[in-house]
Amino acid sequence: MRLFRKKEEQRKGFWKKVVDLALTDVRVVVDGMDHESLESLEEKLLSADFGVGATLRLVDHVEELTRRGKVRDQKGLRDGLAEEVERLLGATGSDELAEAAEGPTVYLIVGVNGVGKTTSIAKLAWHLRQEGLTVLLAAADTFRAGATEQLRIWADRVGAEFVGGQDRGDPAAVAFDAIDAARARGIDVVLVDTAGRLHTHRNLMEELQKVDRVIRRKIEGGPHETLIVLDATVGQNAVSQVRSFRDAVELTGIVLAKADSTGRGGIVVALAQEHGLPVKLVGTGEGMKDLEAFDPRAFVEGVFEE
Ligand SMILES: Nc1nc2c(ncn2[C@@H]2O[C@H](COP(=O)(O)OP(=O)(O)O)[C@@H](O)[C@H]2O)c(=O)[nH]1
Ligand SMILES: [Mg+2]
Repeated sequence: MRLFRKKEEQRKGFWKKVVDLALTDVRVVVDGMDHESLESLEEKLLSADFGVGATLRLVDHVEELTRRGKVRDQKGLRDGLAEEVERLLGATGSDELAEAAEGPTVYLIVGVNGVGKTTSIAKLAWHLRQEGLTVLLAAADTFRAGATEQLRIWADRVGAEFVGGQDRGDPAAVAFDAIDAARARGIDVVLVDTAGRLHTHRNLMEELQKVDRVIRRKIEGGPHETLIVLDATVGQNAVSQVRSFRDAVELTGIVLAKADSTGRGGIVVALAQEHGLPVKLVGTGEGMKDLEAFDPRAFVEGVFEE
C-alpha cells in the first residue's frame, strides 16, 4: 500500500535541517582526508546520532576512498558518504506498507510509553481515510488509564470505527473483537494500539505476544505489519528499544516519531546498520497530517547535498 501519493514526499529540506552535520567544518586537504579530519568526521557523525557501528563503517569507507584518491574536496567527501549511506538504507527493504490479500489488513503498533504510538496511529488512520479506505482503531492499551478514551476521541476525529475493552482488561480480547468487528463491517484496515512497555515488564511483553498470537490465529498473514514506534529524540536508546521488542514480536518496520523535534536524524542510519529494519513512516509534528512516507533518496540528498 502506497500512501501519500498526492503529497510531496519527504522534502530533502526536512532532512537537511534535521541532520545538522555541518560537513563543511570537516577539513579536506587538497590530497584527501588527513587523520585529523577523519577524526573530526567521526565526531560529527556520532553527534548526529549515526551510532558507533554506522559511523565506523562510514569513516572506513571515506578512508578507503581517500587512499584511492577519490576524496579531493568537499563534494568528493559528501558523495562518498552519500553512496555508503544509500547502500545501508537500501539494504533494509521496502518502505511500502503490506496489505492483506483478503479481509481486513491488520497492523500491530508497539513501542515504549510516550514515544508517539497513539498519535502515529491517529495520523496513519487519517491518511488511510484520505485514500478512501475504511479504518478501525483497536484500543489494546488497557493498561494505562485514559488510553482507551484517548484513542476513541482520535477515532471520532479522523472518521474511523473504534473497538475498546475494559480498563485493565485483556488486550488480546480487544484485538480478537476488533478483527471480528472489522470483518462484519467490511473494514479495510485495523490499527491495533498497545500499551507502552519496557523489556523489564515481563508480563506486558508476554501480553503483547498474546495479542500477536491472537491476530495470527484469526487472520491469514496477520499482523500484516508490526511497526515499532520510536521517538527520534532519544538517540541510541531507540536502537536498544528495537532490540528488546524484536525478542518478543516479529517487527516489520519502524515509525520514527518526533523527527521534527531533533537535529540528529542520523538515528535512521544507526537503525539500518544495527537492525536492517526499514523506516516506513516519519512523524513530523503533532497534527493529524504530520506523517510522511520515508524516502531514503530524499534523506541522502537532504543530508549530503550541498
Ligand atoms: N513534535 C512531535 N510530537 C509528537 C509526534 N508524535 C507524537 N508526539 C507527541 O508525543 C506525545 C506522546 O504521544 P502518544 O501518542 O500519546 O504516545 P504513546 O504513549 O506512545 O501512545 C504527545 O504529546 C504527542 O503529541 C511527532 O511526530 N512530533
Ligand atoms: Mg498511547
